Amino acid sequence: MRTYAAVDLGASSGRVMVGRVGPDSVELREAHRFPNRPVRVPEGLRWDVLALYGGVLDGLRAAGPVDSVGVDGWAVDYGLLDADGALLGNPVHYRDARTEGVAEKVWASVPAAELYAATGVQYAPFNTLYQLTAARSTAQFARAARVLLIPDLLTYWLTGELGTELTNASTTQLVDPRTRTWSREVAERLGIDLGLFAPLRRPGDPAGTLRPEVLAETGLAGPVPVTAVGSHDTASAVAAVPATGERFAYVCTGTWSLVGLELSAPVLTEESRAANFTNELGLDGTVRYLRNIMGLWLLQECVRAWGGPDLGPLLAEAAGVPALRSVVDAGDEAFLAPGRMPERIAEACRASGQPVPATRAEVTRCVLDSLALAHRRAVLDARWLADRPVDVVHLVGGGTRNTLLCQLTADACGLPVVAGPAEAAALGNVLVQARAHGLGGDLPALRRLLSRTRPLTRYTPRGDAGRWREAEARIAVR
Ligand code: LFR
Repeated sequence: MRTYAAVDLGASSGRVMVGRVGPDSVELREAHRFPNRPVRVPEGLRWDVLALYGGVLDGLRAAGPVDSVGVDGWAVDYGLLDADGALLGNPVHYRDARTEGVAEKVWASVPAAELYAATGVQYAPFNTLYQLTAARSTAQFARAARVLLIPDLLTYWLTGELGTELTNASTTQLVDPRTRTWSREVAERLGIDLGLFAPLRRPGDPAGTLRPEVLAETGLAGPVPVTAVGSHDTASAVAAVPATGERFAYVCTGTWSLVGLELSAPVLTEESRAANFTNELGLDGTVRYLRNIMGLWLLQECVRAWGGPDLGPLLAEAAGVPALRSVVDAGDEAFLAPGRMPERIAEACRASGQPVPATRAEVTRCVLDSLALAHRRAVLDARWLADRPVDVVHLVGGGTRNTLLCQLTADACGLPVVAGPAEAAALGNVLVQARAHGLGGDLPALRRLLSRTRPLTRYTPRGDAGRWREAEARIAVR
C-alpha cells in the first residue's frame, strides 16, 4: 500500500484528501477542508488564491507522510507571473463580468464555426481564450511573462517547476483535440502568444518535488515527488467513474453538472457545435465529450440568498412538493453570475408561463427537476451526436449525496443511475498518482478497482418518461 495526497480545489471549497492504494483496495480520508471564498473588489470578482495555498499547506501538514502529491482544480482560470516568477494580482474569477461581449469580438477574427472545428470547445463566455482577450489591454497583462492555470500555479508554488497540464489546457480553447497539442493557428490568428504557457505535461508525468520551504512548513520529510494528474477536476472525476463496461454516460455533479460521454476521438460537427458540446481531453488519449449545465450552483446561490438554512430539511420538504410544476433551462447562461437567484428563477418561470414557485421547498424542487431535465437532454443529445449507445448513467461528485437529484436523474433519463463516488475528483487524482508510482493498469482497470471497492447506490427509473417530455416542451432546454 502506498499513500498519496490529492489536492482538489473546487469553486466553493478546497480539500486535501489522503488515499491509500493497493492492488485490491482504495481508502480515502479527508485530511483538511477549507473554504474557497471569491472576493469582490472594485475591479471585479477575484479568487483568494493565497488563502487557497495556505489551505493546501495546512492540508499537507495534516496529511502526514505521503509518497506523492497531485493537484487538481476547476478549469479555465489562471494566474499571471512576471519575469521574476512572482504572481501579478489575484486571479480573475470565471464568473467575473469582464468577458461580456468578448466572444463576439473574437469571432470577428475567427468565426465561431472555425474556432469549434479547430478546438472542439463549447462556447462559454469564460473560456480562457476570451479571458486572455479581455485581459490583453491591461497594464497587468503587459507585465506578464507566464500564464499558469490554477492547479499549475499551485503546483508551481509547491515545487518551483513550471508546466501546463494537458487536460486542463484543453479547456483554454487553444488546444487541438485531434493532435492533443496547442493550436498554433488559432493562437496566431488571435494574437495570443503561446510562449506565455509553460510546456505541456501529461497526467502521470513528474511535476517536481516539494520545495525545502514547503517541507519545512508542512513538517514532511523529503524528497516528496509531485505528480501531474488530470489537473482539470472534471478530468479526474471522469477517470474515477466506476464503470464496468463501455456503454455509459456520466454526470459529474457539484457546482456544475458536466454531462456526457467518454470518446476516443472528438466530435467536431456543426450539429455538435450548435448543441454546445465540448471536447475536453481526458486520460490515456480519451476525449470528454460533454455539456456544462449550471448544476448545484443554482441551489447554492438560493441557499446563500436565504441566509444559509440547513440543506437536509429543505431537500426532505422538496421531495414532497409535486413534481415538474415549473422548470427552467438549467443550461442557460443567464444563471452564470452570482446574486438574486430565487428571483431570477421566479422570473424565468413567469416568462415561460409556468407557476412561480412560492416557498423555499418549491424553489428547491424547481431547481432539482430542472437539473434532472437538463441531465436528460444532455445524455440524449450526446448519445445522438456521438452515435453511441448508453445503458447506464454514472453520477459522481458531491451531488451523489442528494438522493432526490439521483432519483430524478434516473427518472428523467429513463436509465438506471449508479451514484458514487462522491469524492470522484480526489479518487481520480489519487489513482493517476498510484499508477505513475507502480500500481499499473489501464483506465478500465482503475475503474473496476473503484467499482469493487467503493459503496455505490443504484437508482431505477420510475416509468414516467412522458411527464419529462412534456416538461421539456415547456421551455427551450438547450
Ligand atoms: C468544474 C469545472 C468545469 C468547468 C468549470 C469552470 O469544477 O472545472 O469542468 O467548466 O468548473 O472552470
